[in-house]
Amino acid sequence: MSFPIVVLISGSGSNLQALIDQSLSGDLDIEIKAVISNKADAYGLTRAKDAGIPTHHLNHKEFESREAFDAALQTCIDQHQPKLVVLAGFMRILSEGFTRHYQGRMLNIHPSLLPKYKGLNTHQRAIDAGDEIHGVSVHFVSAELDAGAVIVQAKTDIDAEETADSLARKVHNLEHIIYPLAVKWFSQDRLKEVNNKAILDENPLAETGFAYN
Ligand code: NHR
Ligand code: GAR
Repeated sequence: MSFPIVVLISGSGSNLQALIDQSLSGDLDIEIKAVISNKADAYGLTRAKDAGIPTHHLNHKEFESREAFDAALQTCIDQHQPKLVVLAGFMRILSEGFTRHYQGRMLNIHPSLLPKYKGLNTHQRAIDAGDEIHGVSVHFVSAELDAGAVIVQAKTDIDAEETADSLARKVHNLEHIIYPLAVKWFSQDRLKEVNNKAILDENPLAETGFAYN
């Protein structure tokens, strides 16, 4: 029985595509029950439809508050009874009640070496700070933005001529490796969150998670 997940997106969905590809190739024993976007024109919805995955669009602008949007989102997700919720470029901050409901069973991929550069515009901020190394983190989602337990990180060099776009491309290639890896660990029951710490194979991970490279 493959492992049921729901993926939330707002954009291109290349991380979604990596999960689809690995599940089709048999590397990842998951079933993507649904893909939900808050943006009607997210290309990830096309990717999902092409793969025969049910899609939903929930427009956050049609709700009077964040809580009302989150309540509708929760209902939409839970009708698919996923064991894991995967944020893959989902761009709406989630309310505390929502994150509590999915505590320990919701992951996010964030394009920085957390705890550095929480929030938006991470590639430009790393370049502007003169950093030589940048990267990406997969973490459990908690109420505090980008502050949940880190599971795995991958690093890349910031070269002399680097732009935010060129850096984003390098980071994306790493994302498509480490996100399916973290989902695989979770689906195999090897990964848990206990007291806001990530545990892999019964061993607590470092604050910065498992170092992929
Ligand atoms: N929600 C909670 N409670 N905790 C986290 O760790 C979350 C979260 C929601 C999304 C992804 C995140 C990221 O990886 C994520 C993690 C959106 C914003 C943001 O400022 C910040 C971080 C993340 C996602 N969003 C604006 C908002 O008002 C809207 C921006 C837009 O629509 O372009 O929600 O970086
Ligand atoms: C990814 O780079 C992901 O790390 C980032 O958005 C991109 C989504 O790409 N996430 C955030 O910035 C969350 N705030 P994708 O739609 O092609 O998977």
